This record gives sequence, C-alpha cells and structure tokens, in this order.
Amino acid sequence: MFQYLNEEAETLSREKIEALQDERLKRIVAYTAKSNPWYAERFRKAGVDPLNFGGIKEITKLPFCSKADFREQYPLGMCCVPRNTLAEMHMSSGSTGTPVVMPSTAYDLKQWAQCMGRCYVMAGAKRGDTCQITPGFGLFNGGFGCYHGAREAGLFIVPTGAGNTTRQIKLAQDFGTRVMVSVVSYSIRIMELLRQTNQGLPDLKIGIFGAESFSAEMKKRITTGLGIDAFDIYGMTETGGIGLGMDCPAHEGIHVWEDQYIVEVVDHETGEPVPDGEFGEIVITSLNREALPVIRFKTSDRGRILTRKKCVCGRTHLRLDTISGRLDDMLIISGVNFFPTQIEQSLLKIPGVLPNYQIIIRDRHGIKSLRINVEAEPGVTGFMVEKQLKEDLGFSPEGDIYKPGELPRSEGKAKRIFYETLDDNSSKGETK
Ligand code: DLL
Repeated sequence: MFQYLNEEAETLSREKIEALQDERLKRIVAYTAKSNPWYAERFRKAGVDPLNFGGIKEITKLPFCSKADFREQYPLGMCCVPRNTLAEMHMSSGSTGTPVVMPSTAYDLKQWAQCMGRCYVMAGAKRGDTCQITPGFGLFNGGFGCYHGAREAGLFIVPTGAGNTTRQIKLAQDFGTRVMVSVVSYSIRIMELLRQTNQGLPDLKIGIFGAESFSAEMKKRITTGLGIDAFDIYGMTETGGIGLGMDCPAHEGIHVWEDQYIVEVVDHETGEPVPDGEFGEIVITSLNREALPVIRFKTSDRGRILTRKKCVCGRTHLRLDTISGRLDDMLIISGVNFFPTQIEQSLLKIPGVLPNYQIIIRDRHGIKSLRINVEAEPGVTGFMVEKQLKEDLGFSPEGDIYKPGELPRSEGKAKRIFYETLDDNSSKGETK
C-alpha cells in the first residue's frame, strides 16, 4: 500500500539519520564559511570555528538567519558559488517588497527534484499518472518545484500554471488528471466552478495542497468536495522551495526529509529550543544545497514536532503538525491570541458558510477590533456566525455576510487579512 521514491533514504534508522545529519551539518558549516565571507563573518562573531565545529550537539551555537538577511544580501550576497555556475533562481517578495532570492545550481535542482519526487510518490502517484501543476510558473517556486519533482517521479505533466479555471477543468477532464497540485485557496476556486457548472473530475484522486495554512475543517471540505485524498505540502523559497516535507497517506503529520533538512522548534522571542510536542517557531537548516544552504533559518511559521517515531508508512523521518500560521500573522484582539486559521475553522463549522472570507483588523488609537466578512448560502444569518465565533474564540466580532461570489478571488495565495486605521474623524478608516 505504501510506496517510496527512495526507500533506502526514506526509511533510514533514527541512528543513521542522526549520524548523517551530524556529518552533513559539519560539512555545510565548513563549506559555507570557506565559500562566502558573509557566513565566515557570522560564524566568527558567534565564536564558532567552522573547521572544528562539533556538529548536531552544538547546533544551538550557530547563529540564526532570517528573511531580513536575505533582503540585506539581495541579490546574491549569501550565494556560495560563482554566478556563472547557477542554473535557475526563484524569488518571493513578501510584505516589504524587497525580494528574497534563492539561486540553484544543477545539483540543487536535483536535490529539489528528489524531495518533491518523494512527495508525489508518497501521495500515491505512479509513473505515467497525469499530474496537473496549478501553482504559478515563474519567480514563485511552486510551479517549477512541482515540475522538477514530477519529472523525477516519471509523471505526465500538464503544466497549466495559475489561473483560467475553466481551462484547468477542461484539461483535467480531457487528459485524465489523477494528481493535482495547488495553492490551498485555488483548490477552493476549482471546487466552486465545478459546483457552479455541475461538472466533476472523475479521474482526480490525489490533491497536493500548500503554501498557506489551512484548517482541518477546510481540509475536510476540499477532501469531500473533490472526492480525493488531500495532502499538506510544506516548503519555502529560502529552503529551496516547495517539498521539504508532506504528510503521507496515514495523515499523521508532515514528514520532513531529514536527510536533507534539520528541523528545530524554538521559542519565537528567545530563540531557545522547545521540547518535542510544544509549539514554537520552526527553524530549518538545509544540509544538501550548494548555491545557498540556509543555516538555522527562522521561518516565522508556528508549528511543533509531533513525533520522531517510525510511521505506519515505514518512513522514519520526523513529523510536524500542520502549520498553524505565520507568527507575524498572530492576532491579539480583546486580550485573546489566535491565528486566522482558527477563525476559518470556526466559520466552516457552520453549514452553508463558504470558504471565502476576509479578516479586517481595525486600529483606533492602538485599540484593535475585528471585523469578519464571509460568503454564505442563503439562510446563514449574522447571528449564527456570531454565536459560533463566540463559542470557539470567546468573542463575537462585527461583520457582514456576502452572497456566493461577491468577495474577491485570487489565483495565488489568498489575501485574507486587511488592516484599517481609524481616526476620530473617520468612521470608515483607511486600509493599509
Ligand atoms: O509557498 C512554497 C509552496 C508552494 C509550498 C506551493 C506549498 C505549495 P513561499 O512563497 O516562499 O513558498 O512561502 C513560504 O508559505 O514559510 C509558510 O508560511 C507558508 N506555507 C508553505 N507551505 C505551507 C503549508 C511556498 N503546507 C511560506 N501550510 C512558508 C501552511 C505553508 N503554510
């Protein structure tokens, strides 16, 4: 029932994983220090001797890096190889607009293909299966990462990229798409159009979704709405892109490819490690990249390690819980801390509420309040929404109910959070 792309690597014993990580960590520290003065200087400042670094037991001595470092070092300040040896690059822009660049050599593209290829096969994809890739091709790493991995797994690729949902559906029907990869919110758009036009995707069996946090309730709706098995795939530009891990058909956590990456969970504020099972900020070290290996990259993603035990699927690589959200997106309203996915989880419990919503955070002289706009079928009332949110979050925000299709849609990651500053002279405020 369970299948592997690289059985040996995916089922290494825990001792072997740790020995490999130890050896690779020492190597990557020495390599980055030798290849790039930026790394050498950071190790020097942290008092780490790159040639005599003690490996995994000393990992906490290594300095963290962050998105801010990538931005400061734009375009290739953190790159460890000459530019004329690069093969491809990807980039994400984020809130400040200063881009984060991830260059790759041919070796890195093979590493990426291996990670993504393992994900496809783990989900149940077989050689020759039609695989439709709906994340954008271009600077976003989603489309190309899916492509490199699908080649590795021997799939028949339909590289639609983002948008044109009517054509996506037609191609999926005409070419018998069995595996589809998508940004979470785009899968909802596909489901919506299928329902509106009374169509189905009878060959679709495997959905691989990621790039955004999604609640258990949302996953349930996608799984039942499309009649598929849905997988939660994780990855980011800075670690080399989509596919550093995904859940297996047992759906008991996201396996992170530990021969390729070290995962730590630390306290967001202090940077101190937290024990397995506790929530904190996910930190990733890439062990097998050439152009730009990250060392202790603070992701800003909130998560926790569920277990390091062997899974029923036979894989030994540790499992992470679903990512709860970005720590920068955590909301504190009326003294209650929560993530947007908790609002989503609560809204989607209400029958007739649709998975399109907006969270508007209003700030009046530093006092924050919340407004939630959500689409729903006729019959859903504001009272129903208020009651559910009060039950789950402890307070009921203001908000409006919109008719299906009234709120804006996106082809990439959905924009769900909006900020408004209100002053005493304006009742509507200004949206940032
Ligand atoms: O979003 C890579 C990707 C593409 C993953 C398609 C899955 C599917 P970035 O644009 O650099 O790369 O954004 C990375 O997205 O730090 C998380 O905050 C979020 N993210 C990615 N996957 C998940 C997931 C891609 N499965 C950032 N669950 C990360 C929750 C996710 N959040």
